[in-house]
Amino acid sequence: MRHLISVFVVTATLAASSAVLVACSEEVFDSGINSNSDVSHANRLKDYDTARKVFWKKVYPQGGETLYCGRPFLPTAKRNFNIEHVFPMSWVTNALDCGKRKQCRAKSAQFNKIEADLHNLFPARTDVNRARDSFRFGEIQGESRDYGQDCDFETDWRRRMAEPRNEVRGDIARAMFYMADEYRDQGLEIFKKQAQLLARWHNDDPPSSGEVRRNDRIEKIQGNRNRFVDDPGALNKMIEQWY
Ligand SMILES: [Ca+2]
Repeated sequence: MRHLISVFVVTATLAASSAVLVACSEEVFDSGINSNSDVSHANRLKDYDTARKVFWKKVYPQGGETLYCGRPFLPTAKRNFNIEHVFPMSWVTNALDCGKRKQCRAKSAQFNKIEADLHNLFPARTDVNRARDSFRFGEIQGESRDYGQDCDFETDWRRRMAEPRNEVRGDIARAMFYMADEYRDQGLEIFKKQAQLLARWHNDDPPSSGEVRRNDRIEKIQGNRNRFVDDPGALNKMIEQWY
Protein backbone atom coordinates (compact mmCIF):
# COMPACT_ATOMS: atom_id res chain seq x y z
CA MET A 1 0.00 0.00 0.00
CA ARG A 2 2.75 2.36 0.98
CA HIS A 3 4.51 1.65 -2.34
CA LEU A 4 1.36 2.40 -4.30
CA ILE A 5 0.90 5.74 -2.59
CA SER A 6 4.44 6.87 -3.35
CA VAL A 7 4.00 5.93 -7.02
CA PHE A 8 0.85 8.00 -7.07
CA VAL A 9 2.60 10.95 -5.47
CA VAL A 10 5.48 10.82 -7.96
CA THR A 11 3.08 10.64 -10.89
CA ALA A 12 0.99 13.48 -9.57
CA THR A 13 4.09 15.60 -8.99
CA LEU A 14 5.35 14.95 -12.49
CA ALA A 15 2.00 15.81 -14.00
CA ALA A 16 1.79 19.00 -11.97
CA SER A 17 5.30 20.14 -12.87
CA SER A 18 4.81 19.57 -16.58
CA ALA A 19 1.58 21.56 -16.41
CA VAL A 20 3.53 24.39 -14.79
CA LEU A 21 6.16 24.15 -17.52
CA VAL A 22 3.54 24.45 -20.24
CA ALA A 23 1.91 27.39 -18.51
CA CYS A 24 5.25 29.15 -18.11
CA SER A 25 6.40 28.70 -21.66
CA GLU A 26 3.14 30.05 -23.00
CA GLU A 27 3.42 33.06 -20.77
CA VAL A 28 6.98 33.75 -21.87
CA PHE A 29 5.92 33.46 -25.49
CA ASP A 30 2.98 35.82 -25.09
CA SER A 31 4.75 38.51 -23.12
CA GLY A 32 7.98 38.31 -25.09
CA ILE A 33 6.67 39.04 -28.54
CA ASN A 34 5.36 42.51 -27.88
CA SER A 35 8.05 43.80 -25.60
CA ASN A 36 11.32 42.41 -26.85
CA SER A 37 12.42 42.20 -30.45
CA ASP A 38 15.24 39.76 -29.60
CA VAL A 39 12.68 37.28 -28.38
CA SER A 40 10.62 37.77 -31.54
CA HIS A 41 13.65 37.02 -33.70
CA ALA A 42 14.04 33.70 -31.89
CA ASN A 43 10.70 32.63 -33.35
CA ARG A 44 11.49 33.52 -36.94
CA LEU A 45 11.12 30.83 -39.56
CA LYS A 46 14.48 29.63 -40.77
CA ASP A 47 13.77 29.34 -44.49
CA TYR A 48 11.16 29.61 -47.22
CA ASP A 49 10.41 25.87 -47.23
CA THR A 50 9.38 26.16 -43.60
CA ALA A 51 7.26 29.23 -44.40
CA ARG A 52 5.53 27.54 -47.33
CA LYS A 53 4.44 24.68 -45.10
CA VAL A 54 2.69 26.89 -42.57
CA PHE A 55 1.48 29.56 -45.00
CA TRP A 56 -1.67 27.90 -46.35
CA LYS A 57 -2.51 25.93 -43.25
CA LYS A 58 -1.94 28.57 -40.60
CA VAL A 59 -2.14 31.98 -42.24
CA TYR A 60 -5.12 31.06 -44.44
CA PRO A 61 -6.77 28.19 -42.53
CA GLN A 62 -10.20 29.08 -43.90
CA GLY A 63 -8.97 29.91 -47.37
CA GLY A 64 -9.02 33.52 -48.55
CA GLU A 65 -8.49 35.45 -51.75
CA THR A 66 -5.53 36.02 -54.00
CA LEU A 67 -3.75 39.34 -53.61
CA TYR A 68 -3.83 40.79 -57.10
CA CYS A 69 -7.02 39.34 -58.56
CA GLY A 70 -9.09 38.92 -55.41
CA ARG A 71 -9.98 35.40 -56.52
CA PRO A 72 -11.40 33.38 -53.62
CA PHE A 73 -9.84 30.04 -52.73
CA LEU A 74 -10.79 27.28 -50.32
CA PRO A 75 -8.33 25.73 -47.87
CA THR A 76 -8.45 22.49 -49.86
CA ALA A 77 -8.07 23.77 -53.42
CA LYS A 78 -4.91 25.66 -54.28
CA ARG A 79 -4.33 24.69 -57.87
CA ASN A 80 -2.96 27.52 -59.99
CA PHE A 81 -2.03 29.49 -56.89
CA ASN A 82 1.34 30.07 -55.31
CA ILE A 83 3.00 32.48 -52.92
CA GLU A 84 3.96 36.01 -53.87
CA HIS A 85 6.79 37.94 -52.20
CA VAL A 86 5.44 41.49 -52.32
CA PHE A 87 8.87 42.97 -51.60
CA PRO A 88 10.68 41.23 -54.48
CA MET A 89 13.36 38.71 -53.63
CA SER A 90 15.62 40.05 -56.37
CA TRP A 91 15.68 43.38 -54.51
CA VAL A 92 16.81 41.40 -51.46
CA THR A 93 19.53 39.45 -53.28
CA ASN A 94 20.82 42.78 -54.62
CA ALA A 95 20.78 44.39 -51.19
CA LEU A 96 22.60 41.47 -49.56
CA ASP A 97 24.91 41.09 -52.57
CA CYS A 98 24.78 37.30 -52.19
CA GLY A 99 24.37 36.34 -55.86
CA LYS A 100 21.33 34.68 -57.42
CA ARG A 101 18.47 33.47 -55.28
CA LYS A 102 19.78 29.88 -55.20
CA GLN A 103 23.23 31.03 -54.16
CA CYS A 104 21.77 33.28 -51.47
CA ARG A 105 19.76 30.36 -50.11
CA ALA A 106 22.90 28.24 -49.97
CA LYS A 107 25.13 30.74 -48.23
CA SER A 108 23.10 33.38 -46.42
CA ALA A 109 21.11 32.57 -43.28
CA GLN A 110 19.96 36.18 -43.36
CA PHE A 111 18.54 35.78 -46.85
CA ASN A 112 16.70 32.61 -45.82
CA LYS A 113 15.16 34.42 -42.86
CA ILE A 114 14.05 37.36 -44.98
CA GLU A 115 12.64 35.07 -47.67
CA ALA A 116 10.57 33.26 -45.02
CA ASP A 117 9.04 36.37 -43.43
CA LEU A 118 5.29 35.74 -43.57
CA HIS A 119 4.43 39.45 -43.44
CA ASN A 120 5.76 39.68 -46.98
CA LEU A 121 3.94 36.59 -48.31
CA PHE A 122 0.55 36.64 -50.03
CA PRO A 123 -1.47 34.11 -52.03
CA ALA A 124 -1.39 34.81 -55.76
CA ARG A 125 -2.46 33.32 -59.03
CA THR A 126 0.66 31.66 -60.40
CA ASP A 127 0.50 33.42 -63.77
CA VAL A 128 -0.13 36.84 -62.20
CA ASN A 129 2.68 36.31 -59.72
CA ARG A 130 4.99 35.58 -62.64
CA ALA A 131 3.73 38.68 -64.49
CA ARG A 132 4.44 40.95 -61.53
CA ASP A 133 8.04 39.69 -61.72
CA SER A 134 10.10 42.07 -59.59
CA PHE A 135 8.45 45.19 -61.02
CA ARG A 136 7.96 48.22 -58.85
CA PHE A 137 4.37 49.28 -58.20
CA GLY A 138 2.76 52.10 -60.11
CA GLU A 139 -0.38 53.51 -61.61
CA ILE A 140 -0.97 52.59 -65.23
CA GLN A 141 -3.28 54.36 -67.67
CA GLY A 142 -6.23 52.35 -68.96
CA GLU A 143 -7.82 49.08 -67.91
CA SER A 144 -6.44 46.49 -70.28
CA ARG A 145 -7.34 43.61 -67.90
CA ASP A 146 -4.78 41.29 -69.43
CA TYR A 147 -5.39 38.65 -66.76
CA GLY A 148 -9.16 38.38 -67.23
CA GLN A 149 -12.10 40.76 -66.82
CA ASP A 150 -12.42 39.67 -63.19
CA CYS A 151 -8.82 40.60 -62.36
CA ASP A 152 -8.05 44.28 -61.87
CA PHE A 153 -4.29 44.02 -62.36
CA GLU A 154 -2.14 45.59 -65.05
CA THR A 155 1.53 45.51 -65.92
CA ASP A 156 3.67 47.78 -68.05
CA TRP A 157 6.60 45.75 -69.35
CA ARG A 158 8.37 48.69 -70.88
CA ARG A 159 8.42 50.65 -67.62
CA ARG A 160 8.65 47.48 -65.49
CA MET A 161 5.67 48.46 -63.40
CA ALA A 162 2.68 46.63 -61.88
CA GLU A 163 -0.64 48.12 -60.80
CA PRO A 164 -2.70 46.26 -58.17
CA ARG A 165 -6.41 46.75 -57.43
CA ASN A 166 -7.43 49.58 -55.08
CA GLU A 167 -8.53 47.30 -52.22
CA VAL A 168 -5.04 45.94 -51.58
CA ARG A 169 -2.88 48.96 -52.33
CA GLY A 170 -2.59 49.81 -48.64
CA ASP A 171 -1.91 46.18 -47.71
CA ILE A 172 0.90 46.13 -50.26
CA ALA A 173 2.33 49.44 -49.05
CA ARG A 174 2.37 48.26 -45.43
CA ALA A 175 4.07 44.98 -46.38
CA MET A 176 6.69 46.85 -48.42
CA PHE A 177 7.47 49.30 -45.64
CA TYR A 178 7.48 46.53 -43.03
CA MET A 179 10.27 44.84 -44.99
CA ALA A 180 12.26 48.03 -45.50
CA ASP A 181 11.95 48.84 -41.80
CA GLU A 182 12.57 45.34 -40.43
CA TYR A 183 15.61 44.67 -42.61
CA ARG A 184 17.02 48.15 -42.91
CA ASP A 185 20.30 46.93 -41.38
CA GLN A 186 20.64 44.48 -44.26
CA GLY A 187 20.28 47.26 -46.80
CA LEU A 188 16.66 46.78 -47.84
CA GLU A 189 15.18 50.05 -49.02
CA ILE A 190 12.44 51.65 -51.08
CA PHE A 191 13.36 54.37 -53.53
CA LYS A 192 11.90 57.79 -52.83
CA LYS A 193 9.45 57.94 -55.72
CA GLN A 194 8.16 54.45 -54.97
CA ALA A 195 7.90 55.34 -51.28
CA GLN A 196 5.85 58.45 -52.05
CA LEU A 197 3.38 56.44 -54.10
CA LEU A 198 3.14 53.68 -51.48
CA ALA A 199 2.63 56.27 -48.73
CA ARG A 200 -0.35 57.62 -50.65
CA TRP A 201 -1.72 54.10 -51.12
CA HIS A 202 -1.27 53.43 -47.40
CA ASN A 203 -3.37 56.46 -46.50
CA ASP A 204 -6.03 55.87 -49.17
CA ASP A 205 -6.51 52.25 -48.13
CA PRO A 206 -6.29 51.97 -44.31
CA PRO A 207 -5.90 48.58 -42.56
CA SER A 208 -9.01 46.39 -42.70
CA SER A 209 -10.19 43.91 -40.07
CA GLY A 210 -8.99 41.10 -42.35
CA GLU A 211 -5.52 42.59 -42.34
CA VAL A 212 -5.54 42.74 -38.54
CA ARG A 213 -6.60 39.07 -38.35
CA ARG A 214 -3.78 38.16 -40.72
CA ASN A 215 -1.38 40.09 -38.49
CA ASP A 216 -2.67 38.13 -35.46
CA ARG A 217 -2.16 34.79 -37.16
CA ILE A 218 1.35 35.65 -38.33
CA GLU A 219 2.28 36.87 -34.86
CA LYS A 220 1.31 33.47 -33.46
CA ILE A 221 3.66 31.76 -35.90
CA GLN A 222 6.72 33.98 -36.17
CA GLY A 223 6.36 36.14 -33.08
CA ASN A 224 6.17 39.67 -34.46
CA ARG A 225 3.61 42.01 -35.99
CA ASN A 226 3.52 44.44 -38.88
CA ARG A 227 3.34 47.54 -36.69
CA PHE A 228 1.98 49.68 -39.51
CA VAL A 229 -1.22 47.61 -39.56
CA ASP A 230 -1.72 48.38 -35.86
CA ASP A 231 -0.60 52.00 -36.02
CA PRO A 232 -0.95 53.57 -39.47
CA GLY A 233 0.41 56.89 -38.18
CA ALA A 234 3.74 55.24 -37.38
CA LEU A 235 4.33 54.66 -41.07
CA ASN A 236 3.77 58.31 -41.95
CA LYS A 237 6.16 59.33 -39.18
CA MET A 238 8.84 56.93 -40.41
CA ILE A 239 8.51 58.16 -43.98
CA GLU A 240 8.99 61.76 -42.83
CA GLN A 241 12.21 60.71 -41.10
CA TRP A 242 13.55 58.65 -43.97
CA TYR A 243 12.96 60.86 -47.00
CA1 LIG B 1 -7.05 47.03 -48.18
